[in-house]
Amino acid sequence: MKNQEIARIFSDMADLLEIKGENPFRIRAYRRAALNIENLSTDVAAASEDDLLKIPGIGRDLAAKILEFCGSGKIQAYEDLRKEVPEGLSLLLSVPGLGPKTAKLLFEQLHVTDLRDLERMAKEHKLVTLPGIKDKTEENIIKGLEMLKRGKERQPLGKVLPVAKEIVDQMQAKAPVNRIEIAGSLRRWKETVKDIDILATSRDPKGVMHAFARLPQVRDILMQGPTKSSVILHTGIQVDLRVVEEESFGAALAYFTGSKSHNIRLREMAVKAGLKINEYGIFREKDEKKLGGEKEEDVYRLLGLPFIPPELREDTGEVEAALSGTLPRLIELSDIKGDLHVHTKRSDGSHDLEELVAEARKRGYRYLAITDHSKGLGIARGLSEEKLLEEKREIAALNKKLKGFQLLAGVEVDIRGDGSMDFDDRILGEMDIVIASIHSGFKQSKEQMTRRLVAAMRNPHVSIIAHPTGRLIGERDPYEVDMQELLNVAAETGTAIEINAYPLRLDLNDAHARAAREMGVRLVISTDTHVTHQFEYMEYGVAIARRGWVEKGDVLNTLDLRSLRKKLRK
Ligand code: DGT
Ligand code: CA
Ligand code: ZN
Repeated sequence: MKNQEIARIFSDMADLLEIKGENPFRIRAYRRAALNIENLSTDVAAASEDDLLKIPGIGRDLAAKILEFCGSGKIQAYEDLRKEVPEGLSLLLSVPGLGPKTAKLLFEQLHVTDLRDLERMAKEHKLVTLPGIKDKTEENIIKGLEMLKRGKERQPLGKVLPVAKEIVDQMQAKAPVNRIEIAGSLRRWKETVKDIDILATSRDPKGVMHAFARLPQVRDILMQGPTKSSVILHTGIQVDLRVVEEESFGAALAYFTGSKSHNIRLREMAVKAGLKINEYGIFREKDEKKLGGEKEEDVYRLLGLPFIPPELREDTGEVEAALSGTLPRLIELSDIKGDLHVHTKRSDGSHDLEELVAEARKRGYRYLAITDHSKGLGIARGLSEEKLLEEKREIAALNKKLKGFQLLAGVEVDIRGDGSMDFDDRILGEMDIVIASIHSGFKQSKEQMTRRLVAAMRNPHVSIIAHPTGRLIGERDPYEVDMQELLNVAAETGTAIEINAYPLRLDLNDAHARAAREMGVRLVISTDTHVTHQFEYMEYGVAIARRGWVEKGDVLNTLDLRSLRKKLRK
């Protein structure tokens, strides 16, 4: 979907207009449009002008810009605006958390045009000399700069994978490719990636290279050769495309899927067995005879190993496990029987119960837990006790009408700063499912944060801890928490820990999911859906679970409803 890209451009345009001192109404119109597009459940690329005009905050002018972007991959007015604002100033705006007002101040008063200058001046406390800049602003700028540095090197999986899939789709439609597959860290579902690696086969490699370089997403061509090209997209990410021989496709896919350390282990094994593996195939050392390479399985088979799924190829024990026949049977998307973390429009979601049920059933789910926010969360329109009980009654009434599908009446109760729950036990005891999570006080010490989470897990009504570290990849670091202690108490109390599948969260992460599983902690995989298309994020949660060696039996929402209900009670 192009929604996220368009939302980002509109929000950038608002910043640029603000710097230029334009009409505040116009600025607010861009901000509002950005927000509405970001939260939209349908793909704007598939929308007609009439559809677009129905989106709140989108008039003729903005609709035309959206259509322009969908057609040409850019918006001329945005390109022009960027040219009008000095480059140094745009650069300042690229720092997360640094808004247009501060950027303008720094640029005009301190003549900061370089991020290294900015970092030095922030660290030397030079910025606080300006009106309106506080110690806190300086701290946030330093944090933003660090995040930017990390973000330049690697981008979140959830932002890159849709882009990569779209490129593959377009190549299939426009280029003479036969096979085409995403490789590299994306195929391993690593939570952040450096670039997009794509492999293809074709009778006409030059034609493929030609079509690739002309894709509308491409900003710069770094290199265009007869069988390999590298480009940079408008979003700043690099894509490498290689065309290989049909008979080597499997070997090349294994090689370029990596990881590098996994490949090194395979090559060492090959040498010991008198074999040679490279991106062209598997060969017998003594006479160079080719033994395989068309299929990826060939590589593993000829080494005497079972197939190792890409998510495990990190050299963290998978080769040993393959050798001893103890590879896990990884959970699959089709094992998931329902989603246990979903919001309705009663709190900060966009849909009513019927719409959510229809969407969940489309996915083949058997149940869905409705878990709106609790009263303390004002910004997320948290529910009062009365509203929550009203929702529960509505759910009970709807359940009577449903066949082969049930809603669970739940709540996502906020864990307050002092570790108490935002609803008292009497209310929590009324619910089918209680998930508890932290939404404030992220800056507390590790001891305090851990104490809050432990207190929640010791509450007999709390079945699940949601997004246990609060991170947003590339935007907000995890709060400090003693993970070992958290998992110990989870195992002891039978509290399940969520793998939140929202692509910027992926929380628990893969390593923690693996630790949890090894300690016998119950897991759930949930999407935290606010808009129905977000049900799709389940795929990301399952991928993170797979990277954590998680099996079907480790995850509660693979159970049928009756067994699930039993396990949710502590
Ligand atoms: P990334 O891009 O940092 O997110 O991670 P990868 O794993 O996609 O790394 P990348 O793009 O540098 O290379 C893609 C795959 O190609 C990598 O997983 C393994 C293979 N590869 C690249 N360079 C080498 C190398 O020098 N030696 C070996 N054995 N394999 C390599
Ligand atoms: Ca890569
Ligand atoms: Zn939530």
